[in-house]
Amino acid sequence: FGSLAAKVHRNPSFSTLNSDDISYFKEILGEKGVIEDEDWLATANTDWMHKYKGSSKLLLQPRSTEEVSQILKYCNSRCLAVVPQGGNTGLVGGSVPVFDEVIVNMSLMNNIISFDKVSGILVCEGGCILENLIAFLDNQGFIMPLDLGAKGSCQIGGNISTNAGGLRLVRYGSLHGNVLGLEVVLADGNVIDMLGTLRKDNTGYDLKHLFIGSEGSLGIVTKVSILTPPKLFSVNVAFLACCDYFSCQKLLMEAKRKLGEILSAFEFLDSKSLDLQVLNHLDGVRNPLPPTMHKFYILIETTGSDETYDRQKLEGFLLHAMEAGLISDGALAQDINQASSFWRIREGIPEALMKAGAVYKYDLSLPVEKMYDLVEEMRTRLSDSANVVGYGHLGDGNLHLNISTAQYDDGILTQIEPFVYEWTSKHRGSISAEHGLGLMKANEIFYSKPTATVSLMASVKKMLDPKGILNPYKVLPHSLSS
Ligand code: FAD
Ligand code: 2HG
Ligand code: ZN
Repeated sequence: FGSLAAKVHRNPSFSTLNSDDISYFKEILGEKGVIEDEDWLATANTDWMHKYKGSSKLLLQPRSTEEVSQILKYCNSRCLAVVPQGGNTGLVGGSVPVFDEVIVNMSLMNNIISFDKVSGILVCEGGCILENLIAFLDNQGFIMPLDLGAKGSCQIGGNISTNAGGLRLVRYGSLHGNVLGLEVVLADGNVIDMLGTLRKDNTGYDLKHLFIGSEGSLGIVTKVSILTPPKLFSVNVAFLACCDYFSCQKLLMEAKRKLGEILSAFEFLDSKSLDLQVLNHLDGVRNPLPPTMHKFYILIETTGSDETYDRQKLEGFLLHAMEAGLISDGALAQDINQASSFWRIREGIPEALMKAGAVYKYDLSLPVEKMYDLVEEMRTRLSDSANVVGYGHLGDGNLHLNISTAQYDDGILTQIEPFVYEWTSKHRGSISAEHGLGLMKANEIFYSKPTATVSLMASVKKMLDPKGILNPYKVLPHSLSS
């Protein structure tokens, strides 16, 4: 698969697991928390795409911060490498071992600690599954400030460690704004309590930000404090067709201006993304619009507090967009089931791509006006050898360029890389908008970050994890990380 994985060598300074290690882990976690079962390990060694595979012989399941601390203290003293693992839905090969690293799985740390209905501040453990938090908050009349297609499996600790973006970022902003506090365990087992629940706290450096998006390379996130918005009941979803990319852009500009405070999502997909889903017969996915040749589709969601006003506002906007020729067709969901079927079209794309065979994923931040040029250039480069699809969070300037082929092929990879990274760098974009660098892009960081910045990152890593035991081979280029 990726050229990079083939180039990584096991760091010889790491120890190999022995029977004393296993006995020690059993002492602190009990028999149940120490997993050596082959099937279980096979799953935990393999990522969501079935693209990256490690060969770890041990998975540990701590139930408390204290247990995480004991595990890391011991691994650090023995120089045993560790991979923190949440829901294992990551898309850059960051959540699975590369070699024989010990997997620290966070699933049992799934308690909600407190919820303050006045401030909307939720405090919970890092292993809580996002969908469970969404359901808990729903009962309280609140929502999570982030939502993503992997919500049924991904964990809040994994979301924070990847700084996941998702489908609501355009409205509520990134986790750097919504996370108020964290508790993390460092490589040497030290517990760092930054679990504040304050909106405002300017007492020195705000160190929690170092851990948001650090992909398990600086510490394990054990507790989280997060600001959650109230649930507003007037939600409308429209699924629209545009005949060209320029109209998509104009529609975005108009939506920001005319829908203003009620706009809560602006997602786009090209017709090839939709065809792929229909062809792969994803449960319940069908195009709600008559089968005319549309090149692009946009999903707009509004969320507000006044049903009549919000509906009128959206209908007025759609009428205006239709008259201005920005949209060629569209459907406004008539009930909650139809709204979720529109969302399923957008959220189901990664799953449809998985079913279609091998997939090369690129998650790019680019100027909106340039974004789709890359998809078209890639199509020209690859001609008939691959199915190139473009979709993503247009409202955030985030393109998901996916290249689908029957199987992984080094010849195709050399057609794609480094071209895709050079193109992104030339347009001052980012080679990872929201999925992180993981193993896949650790060596490509220089396309988006200057050398001096990467050196400073390496110094921070060295200071917090001098032996480099936490998620080795990921995030930082290999020349700097071992
Ligand atoms: P994992 O995959 O287990 O781990 C991801 C990284 O975080 C790894 O480096 C791991 O070591 C580290 N990690 C996990 N837990 C911890 C912890 N407690 N402490 C320290 N480090 C930890 N991403 C987006 O940004 N936006 C999307 O819209 C989006 N949609 C997706 C849709 C699908 C269908 C899929 C499969 C993935 C999607 N993703 C998306 C990518 C992925 O789901 C997110 O990155 C998610 O946040 C990962 O959470 P996880 O618990 O599965 O973490
Ligand atoms: C999404 O927005 C996810 O659906 C996944 O970030 C994107 O699979 C991808 O490329
Ligand atoms: Zn995304």
